[in-house]
Amino acid sequence: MTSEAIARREQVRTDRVARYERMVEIRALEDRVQELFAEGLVHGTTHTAQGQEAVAVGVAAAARATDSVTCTYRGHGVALALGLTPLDVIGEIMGRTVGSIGGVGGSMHLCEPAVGLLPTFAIVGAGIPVAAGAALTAQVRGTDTAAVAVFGDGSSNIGAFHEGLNLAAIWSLPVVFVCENNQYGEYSRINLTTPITDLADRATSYGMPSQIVDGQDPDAVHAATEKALDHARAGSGPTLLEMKTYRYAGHSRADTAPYRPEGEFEDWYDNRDPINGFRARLEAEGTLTPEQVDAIGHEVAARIEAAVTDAEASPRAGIETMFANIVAPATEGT
Ligand SMILES: Cc1ncc(C[n+]2csc(CCOP(=O)(O)OP(=O)(O)O)c2C)c(N)n1
Ligand SMILES: [Mg+2]
Repeated sequence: MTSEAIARREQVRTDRVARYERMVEIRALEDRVQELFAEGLVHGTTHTAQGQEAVAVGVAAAARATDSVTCTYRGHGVALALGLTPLDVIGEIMGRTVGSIGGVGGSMHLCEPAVGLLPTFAIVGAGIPVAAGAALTAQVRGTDTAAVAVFGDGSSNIGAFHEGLNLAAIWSLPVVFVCENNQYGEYSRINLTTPITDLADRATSYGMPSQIVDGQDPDAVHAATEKALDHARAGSGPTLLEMKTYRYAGHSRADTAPYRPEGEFEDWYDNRDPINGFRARLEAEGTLTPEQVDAIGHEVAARIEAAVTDAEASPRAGIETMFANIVAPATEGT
């Protein structure tokens, strides 16, 4: 629901405990989506992003609701971080009319213009030129809005990445390129597909600043994204941010990622989990108590279950929706 999404959007922008809670919510929703898929309640495919919660929440904390954000088919977390409700997301994933675009898009096509989420994209790299286009709109109109493109490491080998960064640089567009370097493309470890270690280095070719960021730390992601957005709004052009992160899930659906080196997942999960790390920091600061942590865990679990129940009670998108939202240009003589 739009008003709820706007309120949730603001919570993440202003409150670090809300950021912690949203990260817990993202993890719980992704885990539940994997179960729903296994139960046959999700058609098509799904790509989950457990382990990458800090990037989603840090970016959402920095961007304004009036900014435009594009992301990928692995976008449930970014959508929730930007304010979409669990029902908006689960409903869409289950193809129900209660979903964010009425159930016609599914897992890979979430959208909510009220909080700045442009459609998420199934095509690798496709959101990059679209974000540059949104930034061009802001520049032409003279508004102080900016755009953010969130995409994966594999996307940085796609033509749209290079064209998008080049265009944004030469026109000094107000856009931030956020690369989620989770070490894997589709079933392939990065060392098999990409000849450099730090993707931030690619910014040099386009004469734009870049920064390598700890993508497991929402405060670091927030600070880096905010700095890049300030730079963009000041008319100084784009920035490439490389978020070093790790995705716990395989590429999609039932991929258990047997191709990962032994111990790699365990190392990230045990030692660098973004939710555990942020919880420990907030507790050490005295911002969060263990009792609050428990309460958040219970509330989030109940919220996700309620969303599943409500989605299941909602009608499926019907065949009559096929031509909704399709706009035909008027032709001469009609
Ligand atoms: C243009 C294009 N080529 C290939 C695919 C198939 N494909 C889907 S995801 C993916 C890997 C992308 O990896 P990355 O950008 O690192 O994102 P991640 O899945 O790790 O989030 C590929 C090759 C696609 N969707 N679009
Ligand atoms: Mg990747």
